[in-house]
Amino acid sequence: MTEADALRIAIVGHTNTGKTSLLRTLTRDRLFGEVADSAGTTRHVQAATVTLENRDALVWFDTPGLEDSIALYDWAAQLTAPGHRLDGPDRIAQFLQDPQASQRFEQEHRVLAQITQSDAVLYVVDVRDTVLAKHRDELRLLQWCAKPVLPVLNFTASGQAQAQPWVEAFARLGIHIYVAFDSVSPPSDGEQLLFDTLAQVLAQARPTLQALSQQAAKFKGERRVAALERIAQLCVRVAALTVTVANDPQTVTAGQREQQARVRHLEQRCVTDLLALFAFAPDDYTASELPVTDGHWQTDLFSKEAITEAGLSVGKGAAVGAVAGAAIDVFSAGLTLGTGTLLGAAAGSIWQGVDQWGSGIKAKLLGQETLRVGDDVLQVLAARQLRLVKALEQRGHAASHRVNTQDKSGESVEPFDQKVFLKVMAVARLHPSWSDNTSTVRAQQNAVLTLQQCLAASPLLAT
Ligand SMILES: Nc1nc2c(ncn2[C@@H]2O[C@H](COP(=O)(O)OP(=O)(O)OP(=O)(O)O)[C@@H](O)[C@H]2O)c(=O)[nH]1
Ligand SMILES: [Mg+2]
Repeated sequence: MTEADALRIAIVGHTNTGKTSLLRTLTRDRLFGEVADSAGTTRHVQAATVTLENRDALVWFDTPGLEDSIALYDWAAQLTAPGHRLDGPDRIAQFLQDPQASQRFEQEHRVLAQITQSDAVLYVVDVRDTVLAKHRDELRLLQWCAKPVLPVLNFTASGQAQAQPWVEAFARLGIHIYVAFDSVSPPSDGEQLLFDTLAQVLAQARPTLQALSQQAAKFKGERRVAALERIAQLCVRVAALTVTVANDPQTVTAGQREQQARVRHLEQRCVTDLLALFAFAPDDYTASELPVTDGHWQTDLFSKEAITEAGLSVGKGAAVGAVAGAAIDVFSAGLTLGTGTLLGAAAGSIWQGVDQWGSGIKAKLLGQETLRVGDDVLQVLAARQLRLVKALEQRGHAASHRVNTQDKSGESVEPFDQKVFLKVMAVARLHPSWSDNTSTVRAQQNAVLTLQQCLAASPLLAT
């Protein structure tokens, strides 16, 4: 399939209804075209190609917004040809050949020309708008073009969305199929939905559209799997982090700081990778009231707030304040040493979850302490990444607000199967070398895979 054979779909609508934004979201390209909250932002037709198995399968055409549709309709309606009754397509052809019309209606001329060269039209409306005469005239003009039209009800996530009057207006023109969408917060299967619905109005292109829909679902699944693998790698690496220091309070505090810095660095790298995986960039985030700012976690990973925000109920029975020192110390078959509490108290820091076991005991005999990252920190770390993945999956590439990863319900949920999670973390702690670059060691790969599967079942990812 070459570009000449590719399906051509024009994106049309009144000015400022979110046509370019829709294309940003459909192409997952946050830099496509120009978007602004003002009329007449797009001045020229701009194409975006979708490939299927490395061949051009569909070309979207973003078009300038229609502005003066009432005058345009009146102009086209009065066109006549001697001895002819003009039908819709003839009328549009006549309009396009009229030099005066191309001057008087420069933008609209480009739009109608693009429609005549396309296989179908997505007619984008802002469902916060009242249906007015200008919109009805736009729809009539579209009908004259005699191309399949699929209305897209945009801004549906807005509180002021009023879809019903639009649905009725479409029905009066014999258009009964439409798609509800929001370019900023698109439905999670929005792309598939659009291809599937287009297949209903464009029967001859059904196989291509169905294949595009399947491809969209496949890519979505692959992004989810890759994201979970990245989070699992992060957790395994952080759990394996080990710092051995002399057993005096000052050195221990310094060691904890060093370890915290390393964890934050690893988390930041994971956040950056997740943003890139979903084709977002750190500069998508501008202000600071939410946990992610400029791609960095705003809430300190080691703070009480971070634990509460992640919706974790910390160590049943243990006051959150006590978490600072009360690490769960596991040695061989679950022997609790309780040294974490002592250490935490001695250090007088908020560093939580310093585990001591295994090699820690040896270190202790040598007058040293082995610092490891605690279970609570690891769970916060994983839960935060999962919330980020969910937010990115639901974010349109037209969005300019910051990612919201807060638990809106405010309820504590068990973010994943803690038993499996903690087991993998315990295994990782036995292998300090796993904290280095992603290893090719089979056991580490298995740990990552087990954790990935555990995270995949997280309710934090549920729709
Ligand atoms: N909340 C929300 N905002 C949207 C949505 N679609 C577009 N916007 C915003 O609406 C404004 C207009 O978006 P554009 O994509 O420039 O609209 P357009 O139809 O291409 O505009 P013209 O090119 O001027 O015709 C921008 O501020 C977008 O961020 C949507 O679905 N939801
Ligand atoms: Mg535009």
